Amino acid sequence: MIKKDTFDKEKFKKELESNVRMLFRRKLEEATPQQIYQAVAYSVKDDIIDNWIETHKAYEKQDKKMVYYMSMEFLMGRALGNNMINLLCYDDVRETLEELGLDLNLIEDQEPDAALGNGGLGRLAACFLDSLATLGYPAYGCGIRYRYGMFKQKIENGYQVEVPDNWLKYGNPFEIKRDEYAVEVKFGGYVDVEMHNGRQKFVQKGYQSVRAVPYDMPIVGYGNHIVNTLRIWDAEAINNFNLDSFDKGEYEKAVEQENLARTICEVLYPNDNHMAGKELRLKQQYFFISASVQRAIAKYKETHDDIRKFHEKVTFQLNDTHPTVAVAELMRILVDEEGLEWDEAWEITRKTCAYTNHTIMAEALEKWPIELFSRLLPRVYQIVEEINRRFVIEIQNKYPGDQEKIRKMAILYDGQVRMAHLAIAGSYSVNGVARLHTDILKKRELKDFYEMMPEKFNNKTNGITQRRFLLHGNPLLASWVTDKIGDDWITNLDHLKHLKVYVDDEKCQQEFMNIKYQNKVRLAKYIKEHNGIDVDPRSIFDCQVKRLHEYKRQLMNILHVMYLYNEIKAHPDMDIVPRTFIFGAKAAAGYYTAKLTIKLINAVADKINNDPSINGKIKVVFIEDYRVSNAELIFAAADVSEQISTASKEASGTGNMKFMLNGALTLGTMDGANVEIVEEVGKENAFIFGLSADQIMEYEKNGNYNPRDVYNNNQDVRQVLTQLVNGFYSPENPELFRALYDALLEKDTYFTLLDFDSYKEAHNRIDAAYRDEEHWARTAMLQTASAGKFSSDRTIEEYAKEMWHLEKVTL
Ligand code: CR6
Repeated sequence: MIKKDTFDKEKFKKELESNVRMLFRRKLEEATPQQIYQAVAYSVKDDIIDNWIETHKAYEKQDKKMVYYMSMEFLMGRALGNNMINLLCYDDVRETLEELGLDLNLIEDQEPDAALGNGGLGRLAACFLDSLATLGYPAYGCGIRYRYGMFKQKIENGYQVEVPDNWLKYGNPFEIKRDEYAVEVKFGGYVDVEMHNGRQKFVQKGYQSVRAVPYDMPIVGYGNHIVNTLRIWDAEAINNFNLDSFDKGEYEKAVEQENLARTICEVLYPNDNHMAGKELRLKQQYFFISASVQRAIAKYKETHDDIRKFHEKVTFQLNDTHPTVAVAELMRILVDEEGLEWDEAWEITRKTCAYTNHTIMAEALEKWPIELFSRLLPRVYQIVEEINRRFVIEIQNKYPGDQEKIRKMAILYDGQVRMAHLAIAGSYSVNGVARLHTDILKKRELKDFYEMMPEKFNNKTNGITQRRFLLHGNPLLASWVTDKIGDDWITNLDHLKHLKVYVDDEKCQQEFMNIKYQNKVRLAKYIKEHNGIDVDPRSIFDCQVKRLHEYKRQLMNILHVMYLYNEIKAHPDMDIVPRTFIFGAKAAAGYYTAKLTIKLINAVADKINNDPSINGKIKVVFIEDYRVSNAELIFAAADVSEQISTASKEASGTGNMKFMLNGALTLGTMDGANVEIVEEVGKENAFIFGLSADQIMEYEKNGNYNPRDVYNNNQDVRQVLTQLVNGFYSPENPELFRALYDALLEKDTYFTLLDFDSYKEAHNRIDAAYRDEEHWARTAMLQTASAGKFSSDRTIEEYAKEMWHLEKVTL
């Protein structure tokens, strides 16, 4: 039990009034909801600042090792509620605001999500920061302060429309600009060799540069006074040229530098699991990495004088290959600026960097054309060449005469820089994000690397923070859990297992399902407000919310809905438990098939929801603009969690864990972390279907799957596929969904048709199971009770102990 600090309601009210006056020249009664949000946020920030200062003093004094979590994405969501929760003042603030006639929920809704990420990878980074602070580990998150985050999704006529996410419109009350830590980052130009004290020195010349300026956001630990930092970098123009000068060259260069600064941090690339290969993206990568590495070294040198021991105090965790240029940038600084010999520098680098792989999807693997890479980063490229030269020699020594190994493993190959290979060569650790995923890396995708350096490889199964996804997102369930087993689960999720003694208790079952019901009412209200659709909270809430991607198979889900609809139409008396199919997903802006799938879901929804003849037996809802804040409502309300990716393709998944924690039963394939979820909860308590990862990979190897065989032999499949191209769901344009039809029949890359029957049968099992209320309640409760393993606190403890070797700070 963590003891609450005393909260002074009157003081808080005064602060609030004073903030509204200072910020907006208004009285509290006159303030808009947005202004009240800002005022509350500033009061909360005020509570944070002293702890923030103290935490950093303690880090310096105790001289503990620090992890820099380098990530292009931090999908933070809203900060206010989370900060109040972790400061242990949420209920006090809520009550105080109530006394002023204000509703905290409405105030929280004023805050835009900080959506500096696409999906799982970015949200994982956010959960990790929460856990690091809560566990008291010294840590920085390092990223980019995109002026526009993940786009807002509007649905117009069933289609996704992307709207810019101007999240900084009203300013960000939690951030602090740290001008004093600005650094210069250089692009382009050429490398000159100069002699300095008899030593060659490589100097970048004729470059363009920007000023990288950090903004710090506090990351509040839960009830422990620790406040870590998320440092996101913005780019500003370097204004060191003389405006009076009419020198044309100077003027043009200045304008170019202005443009560079303006464009670099403009927008997050909205691709999940896919590399677009744009030059600006590489600029973004180098920009935030160079700035972060420069600062990390400068900070280290403030209190240490031997750069050779850098790795004893600093570790860089590379969140996927996006920050991999850190390997070369660290080498550049150590060799060019610190004057170390190559071998020394390489040893330090290899002991500093660690790499997490998040996917085996080929289209996500980052490879940069050498031409582009060397033009943009001439000195860094030279360093990559040298790393590659030496790495190839290592390979040759290990496998003399084996050209094939070099072809497969070299960093530079076929005119490209292979970022994953650079990351592996330059790291002391390579990890996957779920057991199955790591096994696939070892056995297949990274087999050669694993054979050459097995000691580097390890697994760290992902996790999620229960502070956001239960304590904040599902207050009813959170306080019920606390009533039953105390509140230790908030910082030690394993404690949830103590709920197991209650799963057969009828009263507890009723309480648990009653909370689920209330959360369903809450979501139904949201759906009514946002979609204008009435859904019945007594129906099964069957949810699939995540990025839209073919491998995640939203298409299979909607095809099954189409099949069900056909069944109900054909057998009007069919006895089925009413179902509400809930979707939420953003498609990458340029991902045609994904966008067409969204249109299909909405077309099916339109038809089914407006067909009175089926008596509302099934409903389909597409929730617009799925994001962290509305995700919390969905997880809390779900009965069924759809985790139906083609086995082997979903590295881990983390939504699956959020659903489980909130008592939803998993309908899923044996993929990613589903495997471990099922292990924890028991196979009999999940709806598992479909081909295994091994079977899928076998088909892929042999190329012996023909979707037409399924089509020819399966009348249900034939019917729904035909409905894609006969205008059943698009009378105004019967050919509208032709591309989906063709993709399924020609290749079916993601084995949708082959898994269809098994999926259908799993849905039947759900229907049957839900009729046994008691058993369902028991199983639902078991999900929550078995979710302990999936806390990001557990994941971070593993990283900290097994890889980073961090020590906790004491305040
Ligand atoms: N798209 C994986 O696909 C995993 C997260 C976090 C992903 C997903 O299965 O849970 O990372 N991969 O590890 C990438 O982004 C490359 C994701 O979010």
